[in-house]
Amino acid sequence: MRSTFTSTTRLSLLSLLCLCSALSAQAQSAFQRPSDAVEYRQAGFELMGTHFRRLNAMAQGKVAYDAKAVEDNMAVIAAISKLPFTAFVPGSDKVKGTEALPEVWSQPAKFQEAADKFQAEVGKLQAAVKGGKPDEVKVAAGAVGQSCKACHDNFKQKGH
Ligand code: ASC
Repeated sequence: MRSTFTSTTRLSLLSLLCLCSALSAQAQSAFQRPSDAVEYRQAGFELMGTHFRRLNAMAQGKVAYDAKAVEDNMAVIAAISKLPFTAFVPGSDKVKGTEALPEVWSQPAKFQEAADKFQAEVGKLQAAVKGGKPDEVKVAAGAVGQSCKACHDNFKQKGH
């Protein structure tokens, strides 16, 4: 005996299924699970921190200034600087191991402002590095460090 579904009904059900999965894929973030978002943003901040510390050590005169190394570190920082901020997605505030404070989600305008400030300072540092004057790189790197700290003070658990 043939199925009670006519082929037209089956086609309609199939279309509906496709439509639903397309819509839910659209509604989903780029991250499959909230913990993926946390790993992604932590990896980004970690890499930026590593390259910023290398650059800053030279900028502050703690390590001999090597213009090529400063440029290379700067390129990494510039490439990554916007990425972690795409990963503070809803639900990722509840993931075990996140050091992000609830204020990231409860004060989104303030958090965005802090992120914008950081990115603006990174832009200025990039210009200073391009300009090739170590004194200007020093000042701009100091301002980037301040913008990292300002965001940590308000949006990251203490002691991290
Ligand atoms: C760094 C680094 C940060 C900032 C911050 C400045 O080198 O990894 O997150 O500077 O500590 O206060």
